[in-house]
Amino acid sequence: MANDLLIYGMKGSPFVRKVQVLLAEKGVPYDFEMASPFPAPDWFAEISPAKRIPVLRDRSIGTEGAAGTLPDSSVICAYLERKHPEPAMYPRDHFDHARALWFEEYADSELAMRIGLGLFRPMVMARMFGKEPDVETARKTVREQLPPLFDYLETSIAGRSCFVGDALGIADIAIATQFVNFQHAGARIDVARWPALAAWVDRMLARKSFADCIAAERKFIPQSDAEL
Ligand SMILES: N[C@@H](CCC(=O)N[C@@H](CS)C(=O)NCC(=O)O)C(=O)O
Repeated sequence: MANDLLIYGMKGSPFVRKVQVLLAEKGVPYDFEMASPFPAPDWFAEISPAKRIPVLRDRSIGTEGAAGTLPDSSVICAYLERKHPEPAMYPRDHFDHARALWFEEYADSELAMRIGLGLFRPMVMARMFGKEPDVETARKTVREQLPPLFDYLETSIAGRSCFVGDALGIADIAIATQFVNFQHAGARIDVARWPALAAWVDRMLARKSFADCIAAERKFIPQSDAEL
């Protein structure tokens, strides 16, 4: 029998993975339907006006057309937290809650832009679409664009187990999913320069919720041996 929840998207997308990991951490089963935004077919534009993945369908709300669908990973995760409150992935404390949303936003915008456009697209998507990888762009991203962001993340995670509070939450999931794409592109964190961040990424990506996604993605994502 079909699950209530259905994710439309492509494996390898950090935003799709963010939703998958949140569901796995909550122990909620879901179905997955492949939907590519490159380019988005007409039926997909109806449920995703911005033509982006992921989109969630809650079949208990609607099974046809746009009924029961929600686009955008942040909206989806916030909905899932209300629908399946345990274990909580958003802090109860008001200020911590807002801090968690800040880290989610920072990951989805600042980190995603640099890792997605500057690293994953030139190294991984290029090859998936039959093109030569653009190693120079990727190198520039790793050496010039990302270090200030890593400095901020290092300061924020040093001496802590999680970005906000002491339990895994949306801030950790949103940041860590971007590092999966960083690694898929063949990049590695300089442990000497960002030791706390590197250790936290290793811990996060070893969690079953992330490891299962990564194992599935490695089957079709071309691995890179370029020196970045
Ligand atoms: N803010 C959106 C971003 C989603 C997003 O950018 N997804 C990418 C795939 S990783 C996409 O659909 N890109 C298609 C495009 O930009 O045309 C979210 O959190 O879901």
